[in-house]
Amino acid sequence: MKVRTALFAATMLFAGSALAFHCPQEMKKIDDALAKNPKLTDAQMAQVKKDRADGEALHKAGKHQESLDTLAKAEKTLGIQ
Ligand SMILES: [Cu+2]
Repeated sequence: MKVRTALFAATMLFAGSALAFHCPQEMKKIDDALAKNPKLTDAQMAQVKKDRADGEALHKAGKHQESLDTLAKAEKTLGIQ
C-alpha cells in the first residue's frame, strides 16, 4: 500500500511539473501570434491580452490547469490550434 501511495504521489508530481512546463509554451504561442499583428477587434485584442496576463498569473500561482484553460481561450480568439 505504501508503494502504491508513493507511486501515486510521484505520478501526480510528474503530471504537475509537465503541466507547469506546458504553460510557458502556450504563452509563447500567444506572444508569437500577437507579434504578427493579428486581425482582431479592439475588444478581442483586449480580451486576449487579459487572458494572456491572467494565464501567466495563474501559472505563477501554481494553478496550471486553470492557467492552460485561460490561455486556451486567448488561443481560440487568435485562431491558434
Ligand atoms: Cu503553469
